[in-house]
Amino acid sequence: MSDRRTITDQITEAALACGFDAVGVARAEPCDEAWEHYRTWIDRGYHGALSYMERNIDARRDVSHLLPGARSVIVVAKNYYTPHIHPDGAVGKIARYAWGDDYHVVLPPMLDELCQIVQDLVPGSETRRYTDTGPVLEKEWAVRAGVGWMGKNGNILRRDIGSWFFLGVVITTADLEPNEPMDDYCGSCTACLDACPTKAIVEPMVVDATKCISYWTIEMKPDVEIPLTVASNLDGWVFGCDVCQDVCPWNRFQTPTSEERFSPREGVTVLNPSDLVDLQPDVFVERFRHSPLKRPKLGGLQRNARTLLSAATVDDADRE
Ligand code: B12
Ligand code: SF4
Ligand code: SF4
Repeated sequence: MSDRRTITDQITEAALACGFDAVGVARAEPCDEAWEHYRTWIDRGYHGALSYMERNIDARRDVSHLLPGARSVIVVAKNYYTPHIHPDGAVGKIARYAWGDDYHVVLPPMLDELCQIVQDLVPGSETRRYTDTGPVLEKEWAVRAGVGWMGKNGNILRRDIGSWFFLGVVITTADLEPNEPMDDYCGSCTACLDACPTKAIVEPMVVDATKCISYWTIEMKPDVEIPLTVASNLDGWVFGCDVCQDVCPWNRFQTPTSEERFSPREGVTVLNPSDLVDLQPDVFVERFRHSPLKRPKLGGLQRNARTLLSAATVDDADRE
């Protein structure tokens, strides 16, 4: 067995021992085709107000802009599935990924540990790690590294744990043995495209963020109102949206995460919109410390809650 194979196997085992659920390696070659898709996505304005997506375009094409001399990209998946569900017809639903601690808090120390392992096994090598923290096409790298396939819903999927996982990426100058990409198992299924409440999946694998509930309820500044086309189809979501993953047949193969911090805080998967509207800033800070729900700030969450409440009022008026 070659040294490169042996070291790659050692890194893979070490990544699993760090707590990751899947690991793969890709060669750090430019992402020309994916980058063309990315440019088209930006040119069509599908990123909306996410202006950071327009920056560092070259780095998204070629990771050697982020780490000169990059030779390999290690991609890891961290399962966040916990065996809880939203009650039927609930209003004020939180997306599954946000029930516990923020992955931006949980994953970086795990990735740092992995970086250290790579540097120890390959003396003189350099590493850079990302998890939604830089201009890296993480899903494209996951596909290349054989960590999963790109589902028509725009998420990376695996047959063993579905799509309930976060991605992390370590770019390194170490020369590692790459994996083969995984086959695509979406087949003729269109469940996610059919179920999306706002028709945000405009074609297989292409999500128009400006139509996506997740974009409006997580990313949009508090002073921006949610447009009626989305507001009237929120389907009870107050933060994020899981519809296109909930309906995916591969998500029947979920397995619970080993990470206790992803469990719902106090068992809560739904927030009462009326309570949110009255929530005081000091309580918000205390309750949502290290939670993804901090991202839209209290003002953003309250905007989402008010939108849900006014949609309910319209529904009631319709019934009268
Ligand atoms: C911007 C962003 C969003 C935006 C846009 C969503 C999107 N699908 O791109 C919004 C705010 C809507 C969003 C929502 C969500 N997000 Co998000 N998001 C990102 C982020 C920061 C960048 C993704 C990106 O570059 N999008 C731009 C598009 C162009 O890129 P793309 O989908 O990779 O496009 C590729 C394909 O579409 C393909 N393609 C395009 N056209 C065509 C045509 C053909 C013919 C072919 C073959 C291919 C092809 O090529 C493109 C380039 O690679 C990543 C982190 C990262 N840095 O990668 C997290 C990330 C994708 N998000 C994540 C999560 C968890 C979510 C949510 C599930 C959260 C929630 N529950 O509310 C939702 C899911 C919504 C959905 N259906 O995708 C995870 C996904 C994990 C996984 N298992 O896949 C990521 C990877 C973060 C992480 N580190 O874990 N997100
Ligand atoms: S997250 Fe919700 S709104 Fe966004 S694409 Fe999926 S189903 Fe549609
Ligand atoms: S719902 Fe069907 S088409 Fe959509 S990602 Fe899952 S398997 Fe693929």
